[in-house]
Amino acid sequence: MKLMLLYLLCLTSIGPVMVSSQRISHILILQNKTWADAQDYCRTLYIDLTTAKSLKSLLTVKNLLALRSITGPVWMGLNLNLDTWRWSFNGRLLNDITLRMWGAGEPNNYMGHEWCGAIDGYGLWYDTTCTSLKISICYSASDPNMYVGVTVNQNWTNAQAYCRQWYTDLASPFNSTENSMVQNISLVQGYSWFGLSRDTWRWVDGTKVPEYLWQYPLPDNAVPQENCGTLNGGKLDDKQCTNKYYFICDAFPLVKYVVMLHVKSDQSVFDPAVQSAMLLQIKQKLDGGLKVYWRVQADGKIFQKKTLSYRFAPAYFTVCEQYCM
Ligand SMILES: [Ca+2]
Ligand SMILES: [Ca+2]
Repeated sequence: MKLMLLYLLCLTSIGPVMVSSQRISHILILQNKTWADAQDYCRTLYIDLTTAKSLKSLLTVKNLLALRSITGPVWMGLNLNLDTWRWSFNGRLLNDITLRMWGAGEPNNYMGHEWCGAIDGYGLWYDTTCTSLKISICYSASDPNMYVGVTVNQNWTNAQAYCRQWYTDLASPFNSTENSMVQNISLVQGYSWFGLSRDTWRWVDGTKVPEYLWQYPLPDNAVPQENCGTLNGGKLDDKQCTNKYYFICDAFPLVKYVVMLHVKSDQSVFDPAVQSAMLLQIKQKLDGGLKVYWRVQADGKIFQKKTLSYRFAPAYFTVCEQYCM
């Protein structure tokens, strides 16, 4: 048995039993849960709610649902964090200051694409679509009046670039006095871009969800507070996080290895008690999450004696990872 163990050590140090695949498999869970509960479930038993960062990955998940004839919404691993409003100047989080001047019902993410901020003549703030064209208000650190109106219609990103190129940044009032000074500009020139913006959709691993994965007009925030993502009828669709749907987890895939084991032993490897003892030693040498068992040959035996050696026989055992299904 000592010699057998020596061979086993060699196998575990160089052998395929310890190789793991980087591919991720998707597991459909047929339980209705809220998005947060679904994520807890996936994180407890697998990796996390599923991500599909490319059209190819998304197709794989679509096919998984098609196989089960599921057409309704199923939770995916993407959501919208509304708590990420920040100022363009210094990147300061809105949560770090007390000033709030949102207009009535704002921010409302109307139609699902509002993650840039504008200010009206009353000094009230609105979330609105970043690609719309508006005039803007810049902050100028060198100007005694601090704020400068720009009457060029442009989207929020270009307005930010313009302010950073010619002044300091988009207007980013941190208190009510500064907000009133910005209002003085918007009172004259009208509804204008200023320095607020927030995060867009992200996968649960923190990476951004690219626009091309959505099919217009989705996400649509059709019912207010649709801040969690599903796959619904083959399309990514935003839904209220408290809804209960089936969900998909990402998991490490089933990996099964067959290893041929050459044994020299001073005991009979055909003795079931010896075989059990050997298997126990193999398991003890491998990670606890692995299932290990002998593979029985077509003739009903586990070991075959080699013709040239009385004590040298090939044997087989099979190893699979924790999530064998
Ligand atoms: Ca709005
Ligand atoms: Ca929706």
